[in-house]
Amino acid sequence: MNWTRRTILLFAMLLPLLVACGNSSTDSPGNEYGSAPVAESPAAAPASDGVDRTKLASELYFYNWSDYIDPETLELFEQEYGVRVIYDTYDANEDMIAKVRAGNSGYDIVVPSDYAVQTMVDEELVQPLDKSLLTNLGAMSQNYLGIYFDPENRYSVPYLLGLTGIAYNREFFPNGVDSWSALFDPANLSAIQGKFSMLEDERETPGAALKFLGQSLNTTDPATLRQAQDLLIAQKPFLSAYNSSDVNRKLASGEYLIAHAWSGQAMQARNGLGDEFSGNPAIDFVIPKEGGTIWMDNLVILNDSPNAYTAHVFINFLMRPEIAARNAGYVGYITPNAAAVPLLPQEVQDLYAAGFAPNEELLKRLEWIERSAETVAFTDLWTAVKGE
Ligand code: N2P
Repeated sequence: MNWTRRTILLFAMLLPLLVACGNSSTDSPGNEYGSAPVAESPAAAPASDGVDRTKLASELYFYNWSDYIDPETLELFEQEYGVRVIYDTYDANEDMIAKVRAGNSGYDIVVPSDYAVQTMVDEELVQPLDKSLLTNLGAMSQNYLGIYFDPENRYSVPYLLGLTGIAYNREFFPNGVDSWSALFDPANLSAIQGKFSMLEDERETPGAALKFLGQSLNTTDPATLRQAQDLLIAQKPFLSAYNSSDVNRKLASGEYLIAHAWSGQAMQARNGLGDEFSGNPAIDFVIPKEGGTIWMDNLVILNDSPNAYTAHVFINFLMRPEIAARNAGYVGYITPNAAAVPLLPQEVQDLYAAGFAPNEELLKRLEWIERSAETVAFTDLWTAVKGE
């Protein structure tokens, strides 16, 4: 299936989400995509692109989330600059940080989510960016720059964003799913025993339990956290696994009927992913009525990056609008690159304007994960749940 067709399908599956959020009207509050600046020319980089090729390393080490890049992006970078990108993957912020924290990981670029940027800045694991090398920064949406975790984008630039909710198989749930009770109410669990997963994530999974309880996913109130912990422990015997790595594939194959998932995983499950696996059109995705997570993952350069100049060149390449558009279309997440949006197919742009890109209404039901001195409580909670 070609890129355009697949992209349309990827985004079309988000329609049920819009309906579930009562947000299907076309005159819903606008978002930045409604008034996106005119795209820069999608032509290839000009001959004099300001990159000093004599300073480029022959290899760049990129540590990113799994199923989170169009492999062609890396090939195009290599063709243009002669730099080979060595690519490794992870599935949780905490795993990535643990590896980097040990020092000399060898990686140049990693991709922490919002709250994890805070952690990495506080621990001095990342270096300030040289903005003079990031000439494509102006292509990014103002709505996704200067967010709380890095108010001046001193250390990070946005890569992709998405939502966390529930992916499910419509053949098994013909009436749809609209509540976290599908995954937490004991009355619902025996029918899906061994056929569902929760994300393997110390913030997302307690966060889902907290949403079911009607709470903020950032609460650290001990009694409330205890309730969330009890819910997760009660759920555990019914669970197939905590899974952030191949929930997309297991939904697609029918092994899972329902799962706690990131929006792009759900879209990949529905539409397949490049040559990796084929999709199952019965998969839908919903932000439950109790709410879900909005998050954004960001490109940062490690303090001990061996190839920091080349890392800047690669980050600037990823922010080039046509590259960002191609990549977002492939992985099924949302691009924070405003100039990339007009390069997406019209159908996708319409869906963005209609509310797929978080607008004011949807944002009321979504929460960012934040980090504070108290949120270490989630590590304890998660350890207790996993150890059960
Ligand atoms: C893709 C990971 C999405 C990143 N496998 C969630 N922050």
